[in-house]
Amino acid sequence: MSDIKGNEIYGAGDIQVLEGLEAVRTRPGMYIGSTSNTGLHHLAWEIIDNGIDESLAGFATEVRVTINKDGSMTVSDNGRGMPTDLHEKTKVSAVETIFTVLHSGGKFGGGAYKVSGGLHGVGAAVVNALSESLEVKVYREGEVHYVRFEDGGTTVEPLKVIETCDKTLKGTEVTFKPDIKIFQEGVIFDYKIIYNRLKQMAFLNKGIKIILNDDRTDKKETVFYNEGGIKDYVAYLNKTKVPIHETVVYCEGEEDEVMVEVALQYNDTFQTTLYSFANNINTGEGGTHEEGFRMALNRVINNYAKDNNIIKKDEENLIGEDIREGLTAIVSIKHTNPQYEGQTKTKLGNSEVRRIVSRIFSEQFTRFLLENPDEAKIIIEKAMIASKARQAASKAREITRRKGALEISSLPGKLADCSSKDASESEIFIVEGDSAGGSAKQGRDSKFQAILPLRGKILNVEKANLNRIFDNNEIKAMIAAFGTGVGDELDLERLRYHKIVIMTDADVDGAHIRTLLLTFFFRFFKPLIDGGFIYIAQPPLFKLSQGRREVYAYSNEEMEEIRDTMDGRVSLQRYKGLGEMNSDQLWETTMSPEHRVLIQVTIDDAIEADQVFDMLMGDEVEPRRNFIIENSEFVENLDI
Ligand code: 2B7
Repeated sequence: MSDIKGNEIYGAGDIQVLEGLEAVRTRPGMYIGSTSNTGLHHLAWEIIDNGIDESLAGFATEVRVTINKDGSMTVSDNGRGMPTDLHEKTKVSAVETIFTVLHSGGKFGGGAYKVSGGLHGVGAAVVNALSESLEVKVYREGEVHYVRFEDGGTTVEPLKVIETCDKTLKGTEVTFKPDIKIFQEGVIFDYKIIYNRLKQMAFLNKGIKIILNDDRTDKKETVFYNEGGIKDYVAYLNKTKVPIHETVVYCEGEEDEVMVEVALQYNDTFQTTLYSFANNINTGEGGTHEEGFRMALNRVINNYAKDNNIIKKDEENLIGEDIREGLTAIVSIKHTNPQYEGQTKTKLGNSEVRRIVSRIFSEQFTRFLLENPDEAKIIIEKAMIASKARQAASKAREITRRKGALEISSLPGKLADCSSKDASESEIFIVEGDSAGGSAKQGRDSKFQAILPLRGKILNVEKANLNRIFDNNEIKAMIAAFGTGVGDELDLERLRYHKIVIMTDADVDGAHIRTLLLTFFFRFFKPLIDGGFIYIAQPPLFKLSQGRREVYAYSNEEMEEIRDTMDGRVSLQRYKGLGEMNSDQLWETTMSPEHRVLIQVTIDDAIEADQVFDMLMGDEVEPRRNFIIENSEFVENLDI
């Protein structure tokens, strides 16, 4: 900073730079979002991102991540190795500067893509500030340089050459141990979180090999590598579905330093799976890149359909909703200065990106359709069927609405309602089968418990179109009973029960019915899951009796434990279905608020959830069978 005569003066900006890492320790949340478990993992992402950036710049081919026995993490790449020469301004080595001075990052990296999540190169210093120890080894020109920091970035061993090595060995290795004083939820890295993120990183950055080890356990090494990048990602997401055309469409291009990639493939479901990313960060709220893609997809499909007389000149255009039915697509952009907006700052705001994505995707997708007329035809026919189904469904809904079938005024005949009109204390049990429904009706407390028996298997909403879904009696009964309406019209204020409890048999069929119901709720009543209104009842698996003493067990382990406390002759009854219990037993074990165990259904990660549902609902029989068998012994935490 300088004054009007051009003399150097010190401004607030300069002082902040000199302040160094103290600022990060005082306000960690400003740099890594929070000091929760999420914040802890941010440290890992910052260091890993630097390795990915070195690879994207074309200098490294692999990034290794190891969770060490002592809980620290080691990240290494085979890139150029961080610069080790003296830094002019700070008079210490460049490596030390990178790890001890905020805002120094921009000066390094040679103007290559800075793709990491928004810290603009200060990531390394931030991680150092929040670590109890951090070591760097740089392999360059046959020498191994080493530096060590402790207690949030104090240099305890300045940079020096500690050994020589083969001249071909090059790269950077960072080992850091997060500071327990900073992270209130502890400093234990979660293997699954790291596994999932690295898997996604390898999809989003084609050709980079990412290797994960967890030395705390004897898990084997995992190598993530995708030559096709997001093209492989789309194929992976469609793996549990049936694609309706062979090729995964892939488009890529660059304009004004914005890199754009789009991959897509249609499947035979009715859902849209569209994920977008900016600089490898999932933009859950969408933004300009997604808008550019949607606009272009609509335009290209309609133009092609009209040009080839698949849609007549005077006919209406297909709408976006129809065109996206059964679509699995990834839009990924890389930008030197991404702007994030929205509630959770996961909406891309850069307006120029809309036009750039739209142009690059339009050109290449148009060419794809022209060169692949068979696939073009399949895709457009699917959209036209969707359009017809949508129009038919809206007519059907109109008719049902006029008939009043979806109104509270006409509650389904099978419903045994409760007498309370206070939703906050009311519960509805969705029960599989008429006989169990009968016991539940007798056993319940009719003041606040309603029973809705369902007959047999419910419709797989993943496989049926809206028309059939809204024609299905079981589904109509549930919609009417809940009282909220569905889709855009859903109004939680009108929900008639604050606990909706799925009660099915403790066997494979019961698990299947439960999944069908959860899929239905996920697709049509997601706000009910988000609001914590959906529960799963846990009927007991065993009854142990000895003389007059009767005890119920809800798992194998519990049964064995109880059996050990009973000496002599224990009679063991295994319940296969709810129907095997009389109404008193059903009340006592599964329905009475005093003794029952309800599992609240939550959706932590919509992406994961979709995958589980797809796996369960898709045509692949084997993974579904395995999942159901693994989970039918009554899941302890059904964190779908
Ligand atoms: C923005 C800063 C952090 N940096 C470089 C050069 C190579 C390089 C890095 C890195 C993760 C863990 C091991 C540039 C960039 C600093 O300046 S960071 N490699 N790898 C890394 O952090 N991996 C570099 C120009 C010439 N020579 C080296």
